[in-house]
Amino acid sequence: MAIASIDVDPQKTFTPLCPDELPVHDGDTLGAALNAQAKLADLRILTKDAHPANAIWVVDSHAHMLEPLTYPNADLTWVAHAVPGTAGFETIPGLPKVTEYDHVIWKGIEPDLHPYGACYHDLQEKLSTGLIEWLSAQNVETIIIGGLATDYCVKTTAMQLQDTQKFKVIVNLSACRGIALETVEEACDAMSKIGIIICSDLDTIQTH
Ligand code: VGL
Repeated sequence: MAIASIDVDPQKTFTPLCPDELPVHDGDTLGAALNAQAKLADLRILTKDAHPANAIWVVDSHAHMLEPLTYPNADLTWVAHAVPGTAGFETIPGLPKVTEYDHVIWKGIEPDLHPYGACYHDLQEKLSTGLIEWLSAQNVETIIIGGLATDYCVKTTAMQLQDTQKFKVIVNLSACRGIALETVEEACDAMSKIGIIICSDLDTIQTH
């Protein structure tokens, strides 16, 4: 049985290095914490947002963001972010090269999709990215998750994995940063409620 470590969207787009995208306070400082987390695991997975600049959910300013949308697979407006070929798509400093990970998931590549979780391409959770199947095939029993942002993609990825009832899912808050305090609190409540283990200190993580 194996332990997996997932780096969720540790990309410059979610850091102050890209102030015009979706900067999360201190998001660029997570490299060491994610590397420490990975040391507890046998397998290391990277997920990356990969969005076209002309996606249907793109708005031109932060003032128009977080407006509800009624598309089946894009629920809110966002400014363009994590566009392949731009700095925002790149991973934050201190992480391994993409090719050094054991598995990589790119999400939201189609212009009409804006998933948060790394397990499904769509918000209906019908179209698998293959992550759950890959983890099962590797006999993964325990998954430790860190990354950006706690209140969106970390939360949704953790909840999708927990929903399978196949894994012990741990969120390592010391390797996560969130967009807003209130939504981080809500996210932690929602995750604990379904049995996800929330750890604020790497040293207290029990993988067995
Ligand atoms: C994310 C908001 C919009 C995330 C992605 O990675 O947490 N948040 N898109």
